[in-house]
Amino acid sequence: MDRIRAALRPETASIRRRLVAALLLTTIGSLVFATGAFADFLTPESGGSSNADQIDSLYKIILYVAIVVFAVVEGALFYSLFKFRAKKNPNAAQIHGNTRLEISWTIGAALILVVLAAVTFAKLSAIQDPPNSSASGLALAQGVLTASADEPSPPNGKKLTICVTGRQYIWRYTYGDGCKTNAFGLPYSYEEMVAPANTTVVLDIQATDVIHSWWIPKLGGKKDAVPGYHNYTWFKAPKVGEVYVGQCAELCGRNHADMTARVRIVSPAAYQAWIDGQRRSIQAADSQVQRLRTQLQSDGDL
Ligand SMILES: [Cu+2]
Repeated sequence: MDRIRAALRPETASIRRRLVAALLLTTIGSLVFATGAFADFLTPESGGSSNADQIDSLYKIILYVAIVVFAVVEGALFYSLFKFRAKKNPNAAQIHGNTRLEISWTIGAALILVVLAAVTFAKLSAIQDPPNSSASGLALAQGVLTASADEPSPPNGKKLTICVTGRQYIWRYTYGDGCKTNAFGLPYSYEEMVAPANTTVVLDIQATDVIHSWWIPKLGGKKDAVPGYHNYTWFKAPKVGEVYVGQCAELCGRNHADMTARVRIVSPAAYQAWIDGQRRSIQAADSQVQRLRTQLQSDGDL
């Protein structure tokens, strides 16, 4: 019996090794080939709004500089490893610093940082500050003045405000000025936001229960939705008919993965028609509930 067991042992070990390797490969494969992992290969997604484009180009500038620095440093390292290898140079040369070289690479590194900081600050305003809506955008009245100092506003003050509220496990959108303080009576939708093209849309992001995170990568940066706080972002999408997708980017509970979001860009006229229809159907549903309530009360059931 012992002999049989001993004979089987190497085989069991090899099966175990293969199983571990298969498990490892499957894990790596599912991480790498997940839909979002290489959404735009190595760089951020862009193309839906100018702030996303600016984030993408800033990322690429820094990435290319980093690639050059990496290539130079690793190149020098491998060159030295080969050129001064122990087999050819059994007695290493005794060098006590090279002042000129040390000063130059310190200045070089500092210069790279200064250039990157300057480029970042030059691009920052285009990422943070929304532009005016285009002439072909939705006709907007002057925005309502708010006391918030960090709420982005275009130079002419005309913007469409949409409140984005995260809750376990769905996004709610309330359309129009006033959604920040009193959403009652305003049109709303869930999961899919409808927005007019070429119009500056400012999102007021909130949460009712736990921390969520709003992120539609093609429409700009990610913003946390924190209960009790208002965070802001904006987009101005030029392409009618596009649908941009994203999902909650903060682990918010067991159904976090189902908390998806879509933004559908329509023409300003189609937006106006949609918002009117939405308002009408919400009012119809409200009055239906009101009728039911009155009926139940008169029947003595409520
Ligand atoms: Cu969430």
